[in-house]
Amino acid sequence: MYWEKQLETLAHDELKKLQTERLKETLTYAARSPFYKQVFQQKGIRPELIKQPDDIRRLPYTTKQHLRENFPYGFLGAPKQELIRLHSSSGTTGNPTVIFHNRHDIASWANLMARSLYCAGVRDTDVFQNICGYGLFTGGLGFQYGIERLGCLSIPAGAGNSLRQIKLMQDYGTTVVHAIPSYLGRLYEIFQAEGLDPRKDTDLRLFVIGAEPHTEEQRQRIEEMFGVKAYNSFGLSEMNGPGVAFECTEQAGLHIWEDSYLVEILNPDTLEPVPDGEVGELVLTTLDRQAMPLIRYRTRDLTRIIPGTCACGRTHARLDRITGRSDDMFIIKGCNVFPMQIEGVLLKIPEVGADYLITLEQRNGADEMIVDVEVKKDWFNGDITRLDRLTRKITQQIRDEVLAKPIVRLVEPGSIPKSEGKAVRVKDNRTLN
Ligand code: ADP
Ligand code: K
Ligand code: ZN
Repeated sequence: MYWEKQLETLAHDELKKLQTERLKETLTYAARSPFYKQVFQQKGIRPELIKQPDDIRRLPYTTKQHLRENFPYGFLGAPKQELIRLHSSSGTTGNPTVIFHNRHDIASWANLMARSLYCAGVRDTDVFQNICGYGLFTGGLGFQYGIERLGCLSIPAGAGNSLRQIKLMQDYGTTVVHAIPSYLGRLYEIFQAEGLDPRKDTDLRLFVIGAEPHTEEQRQRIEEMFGVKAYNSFGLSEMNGPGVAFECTEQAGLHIWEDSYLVEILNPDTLEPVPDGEVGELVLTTLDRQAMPLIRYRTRDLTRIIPGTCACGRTHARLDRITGRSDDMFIIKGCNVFPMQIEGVLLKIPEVGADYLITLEQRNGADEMIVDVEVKKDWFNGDITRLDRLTRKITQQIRDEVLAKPIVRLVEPGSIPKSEGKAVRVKDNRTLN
């Protein structure tokens, strides 16, 4: 049932005690880094001031901007010689974000990954295909180390080349797959094109999906297409990568590992804590990282703590599905819109296919939201009135959900350009004018 029963089911006050100790240790490591050393000196912060996890509120925030400004070594809390790995974001604009790890950090992360996978029901009898880019991106090696730690037979497949992915699944009897959700609709289309049905022609039983926002509707579609259970995996490279929060087999929220991360949900405007159950910005502090501890890192991700306890017996708090980042939100015709609201509407409509794209444009001086929607394969039979009816239905339903009227365009399956990595859901062309 558990990977580490004692830690996963720790009573609330025991957990608080552990967090307090680890927070103090974290501050000790942090104080060695040029960035925090200066901040701590300025504000008179010392580890001894921490008596309980709530004392975190006396500490300053850390943002992506800080990481960029102090690139590359400004946050290092350990001698360079101790480092054994770095992961970094692409950094196409400005400095990339880089995170360094020592032996302890890598071992701790691998263990968290193994714990996460075990909690979703993965076992050492599984054959685990990791469909994810290896290299600087954390989803490759992050999962790899966890899969091996758990003891599954791992297939480090990498991303792309769907025919090869299917062949690997069939050759080695893959039972578990990790992939980003937006890729899986495409993979299914390749199965179909090859005349294969993943439900019959593979041993697949469990998927781990994450790294990008997706709706409950998308999860259900994936489960139906492949005949599997799909579990949500959340993480961000600043907090290692995957293994921060994971769904258990109850599928009732993502347990965030509170022995390793101190969780705050704050009102993004006032930075005051919101009560359990209310949505706010997730702010995280590492509690088990030595080389590069981060304190009160503002993730920009919006979520809430699900009140109550989980039937699985784990005591670590549960995050609700992450609906997006505060910076994903766009404003159209005065309405605040999150892309996942539109996805939620689209994927409830059976005629809608695998992909969609939202484009924001200025037309005749007014902002317009254009939503291109792929229809299902073989749906269009040349009947224009069918097209019209579906277009009107989608327009109406999006309007009801977000209050702004979109221009809906139905397009053929596979015609929306695919991005290399995570799906791009919104193109905002308005600032270019
Ligand atoms: P980048 O920040 O460049 O996208 P990361 O790989 O660190 O690179 O991405 C982390 C972000 O991805 C998170 O902050 C969150 O916005 C998003 N994300 C990761 N996992 C999930 C998930 N399961 N659901 C929703 N969003 C997710
Ligand atoms: K094994
Ligand atoms: Zn649970």
